[in-house]
Amino acid sequence: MNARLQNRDRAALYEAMSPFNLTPLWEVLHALVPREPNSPCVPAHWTYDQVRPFLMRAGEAITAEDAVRRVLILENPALRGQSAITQSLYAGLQLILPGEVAPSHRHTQSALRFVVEGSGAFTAVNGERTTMYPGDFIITPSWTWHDHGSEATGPVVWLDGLDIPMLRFFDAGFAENGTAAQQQVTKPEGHSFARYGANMLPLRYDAPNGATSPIFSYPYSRSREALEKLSRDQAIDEFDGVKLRYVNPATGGSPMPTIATFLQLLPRGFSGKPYRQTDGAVFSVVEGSGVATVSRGEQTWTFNVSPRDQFVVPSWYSLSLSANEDCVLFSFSDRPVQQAMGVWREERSM
Ligand code: 1HN
Repeated sequence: MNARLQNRDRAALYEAMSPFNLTPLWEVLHALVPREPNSPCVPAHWTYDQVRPFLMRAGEAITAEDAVRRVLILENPALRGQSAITQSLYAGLQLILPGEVAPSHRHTQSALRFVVEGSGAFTAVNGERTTMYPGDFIITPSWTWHDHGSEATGPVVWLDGLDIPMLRFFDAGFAENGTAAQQQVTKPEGHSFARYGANMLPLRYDAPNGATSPIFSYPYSRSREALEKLSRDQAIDEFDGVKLRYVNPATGGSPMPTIATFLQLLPRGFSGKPYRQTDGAVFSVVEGSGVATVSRGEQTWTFNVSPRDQFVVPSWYSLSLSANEDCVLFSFSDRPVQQAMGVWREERSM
């Protein structure tokens, strides 16, 4: 049979089977099982100078109470309309103004907060409030009641990271509103940190948040101090500078089952080598300025980053980081899920 006839026969076959919801694998196999990751996401950078005026305008346009959560979503430019910064993760910048309340609710999506600007807002989880300070990493475990408030004198802004696209993928999302705007405070501030955060655990550990860390807040001061000391005491990693991962102290695993979080220090003058990993990552710049160079094939993105900027590096795009002055970066990704599946990879050899 000649090729044209063969193609015509095949096209007729596909058309005949289509009404029965059948389609031939051999036409899509290469796309289903790519030789290597081929993310539809693109690298992107949100400078705080660009974003802040829109946040403040949002502050005039709607109250936290009316909005429920007053957030500007950081959408991947290649995934507009999907409320996603990568295929698996959601990110947004949330604003709360003095005296406001973001009402109590709970959902199966896990959330992290990374404080970007301002002090004196608080979040309440499981009857315990945590006051927010810049650089603090705070967790809202899956299915826990949470509300936010502010006793600050100015605006407070934090980065929200949630596993929303993952739960959407699994069709496993549940949500419920609280009966009161703010939950009852039943524990003094710092209770969980004393109970679980002093490199010690209660004798009969109760895993109050299931697979999620029992610590709600990982204060910046402590993490920063550790990085500072390590940057003086140990060899600087050629790719990462000094990078630590946050842990669930009861398991040694990631603080949330779906999201890993990291803090790293790039010492002044650091010029990192390029590496790539299968977990796309969202970065928040805490201190200092630097350059993030992201590339894939022939294409390169150069982000000159400053404090309070956010940027995203998709899966398997290579990243190299350099710093003009001591630079601190927070980041998060879906690595624990990939590791549970045994598929996480990295390449640090270039
Ligand atoms: C949410 O509950 C918060 O509690 C922030 O602050 C962002 C995005 C989608 C769905 C729920 C919060 C959210 C969210």
